[in-house]
Amino acid sequence: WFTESMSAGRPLPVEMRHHIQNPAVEQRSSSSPAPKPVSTVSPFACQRRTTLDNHNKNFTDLLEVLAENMELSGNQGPCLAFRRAASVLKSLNTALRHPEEMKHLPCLGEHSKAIIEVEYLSLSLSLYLSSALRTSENWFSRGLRTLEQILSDPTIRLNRMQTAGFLFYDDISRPVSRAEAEAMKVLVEDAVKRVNPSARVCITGGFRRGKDFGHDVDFIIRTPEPGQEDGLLPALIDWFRRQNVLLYADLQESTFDLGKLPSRRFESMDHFHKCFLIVKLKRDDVCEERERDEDGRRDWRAIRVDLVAPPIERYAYALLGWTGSTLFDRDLRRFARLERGKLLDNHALYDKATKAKENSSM
Ligand code: DCT
Ligand code: MG
Repeated sequence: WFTESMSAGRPLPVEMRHHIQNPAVEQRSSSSPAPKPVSTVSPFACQRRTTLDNHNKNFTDLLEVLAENMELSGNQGPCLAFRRAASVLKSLNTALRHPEEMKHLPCLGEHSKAIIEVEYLSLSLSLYLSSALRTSENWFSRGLRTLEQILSDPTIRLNRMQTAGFLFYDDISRPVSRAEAEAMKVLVEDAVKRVNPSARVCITGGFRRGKDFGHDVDFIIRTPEPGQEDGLLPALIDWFRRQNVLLYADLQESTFDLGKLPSRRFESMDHFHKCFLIVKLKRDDVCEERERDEDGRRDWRAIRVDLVAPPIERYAYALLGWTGSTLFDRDLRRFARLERGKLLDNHALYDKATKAKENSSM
């Protein structure tokens, strides 16, 4: 947000971005030879090591809380800046030992640095956090405390997804474990087999990246022949409904245009057939050690499930994009555009100059 706001929303020229974001370049003058780089941390997430072993969790948890609040209050720039800072810290193979070390790291804006310094000094973060959160607690600050109040407020229009989200809020706000994701995969595979026996299911999103918990379970469906993806998701939704496990479904039919070039702007949404579901997962289907549900109210929990069904010729790009993370995708596209002269999105990879489509071999 720092660099983007400085250029009034226009992307900076490559050299200038480097100059700002990469201390190794910052020291270089046109006449002197390139100095030994002081930092090996790339400003592109796709060029950094991606690890589940986070040595800076105390800092990254804080930065991610702030990012989420910025996102909820519609501040995309600051949200991205906090996410970038967290992503850089996650890639380090040691914990930050001193705030001085931040000097050698890219993508840390002044706010992120301040947060890290305060946390480092073990000062109370409550002041920072409360002021950051206050701006985003929109409904809360308007005195709306309960679901009933929110639903009856005529100025608040909830979409169906939000309404369903509220109805199953307790379940949906609880992380999904890997065991639950695996159990959901069995359910989805079984449904897909009935609809098209030649189709295959692959888990994507955070679970494909090796995370142990997620907020949902993402699947991509691979159909071997072009055109087989059409009609697949409505049939799956129908199957789930008949099995009495479907709590909510939002189907988005494909708006994919084969001839369209990837956008220069980062679009997290692609144009493939996809659906956002809330599905019942029977507790007995999950193979994991867990405490018995004390109140024994119901034998299932609601889980958010995303399904995407791209045409086979775009499967590779869709799989790459849906594996995420969102920041990795964003930086991969930025890297492709700025460093390799290519345009990339979830649909294709193009040469920027010739507009020729690159081949994907799957
Ligand atoms: N994605 C995409 N196009 C979309 C939606 C998502 O390319 N229309 C990518 C971004 C990350 C990945 O798919 C999965 O999205 P999420 O479930 O939101 O992210 P996640 O990394 O799986 O996070 P979590 O573990 O919390 O579910
Ligand atoms: Mg996910």
